[in-house]
Amino acid sequence: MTKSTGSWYQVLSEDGINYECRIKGKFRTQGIKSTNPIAVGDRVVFEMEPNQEVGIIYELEPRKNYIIRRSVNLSKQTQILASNLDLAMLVVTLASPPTSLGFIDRFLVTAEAYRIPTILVFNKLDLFSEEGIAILQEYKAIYEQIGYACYEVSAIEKTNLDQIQTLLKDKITLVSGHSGVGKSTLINALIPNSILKTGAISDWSDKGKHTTTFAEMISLPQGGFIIDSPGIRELGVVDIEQGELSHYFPEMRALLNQCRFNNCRHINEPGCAVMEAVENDQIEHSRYESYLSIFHNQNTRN
Ligand SMILES: Nc1nc2c(ncn2[C@@H]2O[C@H](COP(=O)(O)OP(=O)(O)OP(=O)(O)O)[C@@H](O)[C@H]2O)c(=O)[nH]1
Ligand SMILES: [Mg+2]
Ligand SMILES: [Zn+2]
Repeated sequence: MTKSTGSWYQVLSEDGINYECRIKGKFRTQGIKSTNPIAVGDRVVFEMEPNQEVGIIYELEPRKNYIIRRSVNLSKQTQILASNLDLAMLVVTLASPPTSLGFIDRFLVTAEAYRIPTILVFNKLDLFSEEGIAILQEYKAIYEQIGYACYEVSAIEKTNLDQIQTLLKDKITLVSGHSGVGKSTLINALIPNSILKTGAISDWSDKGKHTTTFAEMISLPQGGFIIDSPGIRELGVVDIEQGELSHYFPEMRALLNQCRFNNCRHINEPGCAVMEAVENDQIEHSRYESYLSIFHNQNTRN
């Protein structure tokens, strides 16, 4: 399924043609309570309605993985952003709009939980001051050290795009991040004939205006697909038990069997290898703060 407006679903069939489809009646959703029964990236089975140009989706194939989010305001509601992903690309800007470390960490934890490899793409390089570049290097160091590849690009000036271009071949890649970070601009820059709508940042709030309203999967000339998606304002982590949270921080995962207690929560236990690593600056403080924040379920904004 390549695009949906809620009631309509666009499905790309194996013969390369897009069909407009609907879903009918009761639809089995594999036990996930989400606001969208079918997400972009889902593989579905459909049949054409007799004498009409409309298809009916009647089966959803099992998902290899998916990225799910919980809105903090509507805390009971979850939404599947996209499914069957080979790669997630989190687009980050330090200003216009700012992206917080906490937001990055929440995204990474969600992606780790579903084993989706993630890269960080720092966009709007053309806007950076010298001071900004120094902060960018700090951010990059935090994430490169724990195994996440980071790229610095300018979608507007098409700087360093060849580095990400080669990663995309034959993969399904989700592009995510706050509104206004330049997801659609980046995809337009990566694909010659793509004309996704883009929108300026609001002058007074320094935030994006939610220009992209529905996720959309676009085929790549080199093979594979890229998914543009609406900006995420806040990201609540879904379906992760407190006890397993540290498994989704790669730098903590590496230390877990060194804690004195095997049910250590890394909060205040004696002989905790994670807390010791934080004190020795082997684990970044901001990462540990994100751990605590998610652990206590304090969904900070941004
Ligand atoms: N200076 C500069 N501006 C950029 C760059 N990339 C995108 N922009 C601008 O940032 C604004 C937002 O870009 P979009 O591509 O619409 O952002 P988006 O992430 O798709 O936003 P939503 O669809 O709202 O989630 C537009 O005015 C773009 O021209 C960049 O590399 N440098
Ligand atoms: Mg957009
Ligand atoms: Zn511990």
